[in-house]
Amino acid sequence: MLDAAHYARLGLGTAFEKVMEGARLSPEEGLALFHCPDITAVGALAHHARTRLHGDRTYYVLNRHVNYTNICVNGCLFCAFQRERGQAGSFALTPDDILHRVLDDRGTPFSEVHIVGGCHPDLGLAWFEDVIRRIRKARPQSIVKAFTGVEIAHFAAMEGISTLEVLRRLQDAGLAMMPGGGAEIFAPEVRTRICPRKATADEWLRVAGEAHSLGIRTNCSMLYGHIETFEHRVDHLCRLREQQDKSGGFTCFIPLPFLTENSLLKLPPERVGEHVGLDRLRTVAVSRLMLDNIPHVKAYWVMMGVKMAQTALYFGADDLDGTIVEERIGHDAGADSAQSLTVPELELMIRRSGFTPVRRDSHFNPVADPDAILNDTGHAATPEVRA
Ligand code: V47
Repeated sequence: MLDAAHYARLGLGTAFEKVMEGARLSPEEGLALFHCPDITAVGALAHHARTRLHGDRTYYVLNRHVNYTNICVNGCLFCAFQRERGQAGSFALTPDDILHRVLDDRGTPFSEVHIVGGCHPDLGLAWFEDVIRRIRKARPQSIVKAFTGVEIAHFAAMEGISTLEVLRRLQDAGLAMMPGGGAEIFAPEVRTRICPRKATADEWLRVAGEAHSLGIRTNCSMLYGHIETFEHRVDHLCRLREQQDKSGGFTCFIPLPFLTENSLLKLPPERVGEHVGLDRLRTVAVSRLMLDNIPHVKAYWVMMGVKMAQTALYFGADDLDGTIVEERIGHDAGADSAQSLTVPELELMIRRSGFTPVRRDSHFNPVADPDAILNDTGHAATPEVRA
């Protein structure tokens, strides 16, 4: 039984009662949670909030990531994935390359194609419309979840049209959902230092609101653990919460821990290394507690690592993302996770943590028949998928 006086003594202040009542936490309370000396108290409170929303369910999705290019005009300091055009290691997939990847499930069927890339200087909107149409034709039962708000703003600037028009055209081509990247940290004093050329916070949030107005649900994220302060994190979470109050279309929040390898953003030793682990758990927990209007919080195993993602399920996270198949952004920055997890691995990971695995679609609807053959390319589902 959670007891208010006990938790106040542990440094949670008024957050305990507010969470118990289902009341909204203030920015000051969010900050107090970041400073609370007892991380297990913060975690217990977040776990309470998570359990109230989702019971012991932990979600995963059968998906496939495609990173279509690393050529990007933004040159964000934190990004190890980005290359200039013509630079060693730069790549840009052709539509055929993308189709080839989308048809290659490597033995694990998937229901979601997650497509993001750099802001390429030459690829126009028609190119992306064509790619989405071809994917929809090749895999009609798969959801296309693609492009961050930053990419949408880039397409609009290239075409000289509004972001709303870009969204309408992509939706018409078959875009069903948008991932949550590109949010980074909204506070201008940090954003202008780590990603000065990227869409601003207001642009990112406006695109999210526009997508929601068209019925395109989106995710949202925060890149943390670099030069930002706890105040910046709380400010970021509050801006997402306000946007969600207005437009209501955020499905899942993903706290993305900054991975430092191959990055131009150099940090002092106290910010880098294995000791940042507890900060990652705390950030998941505070996010769960502050974002009272966003249903899901993801422990993205690719960036957090499998062990920490498992632990994060006790700190407010209820989703692990998915099978992934292939990933570049985190791995170029030093992620030591695998490229892919199988369904048995994901389910074992969840069960061994004491939760019940729920296979979901992109919108977090449980898949009614988890044994259904999701592979609409005509392959039979492999036995391991049914495990
Ligand atoms: O936008 C870039 C971040 C994001 C680094 O919506 C970095 O379901 C850590 O947004 N260290 C892409 N992070 C990933 C992303 C995502 C992933 C999984 C699921 C979903 C979803 C979204 O990764 C980028 C940027 O914010 N990022 N570089 C880095 N060195």
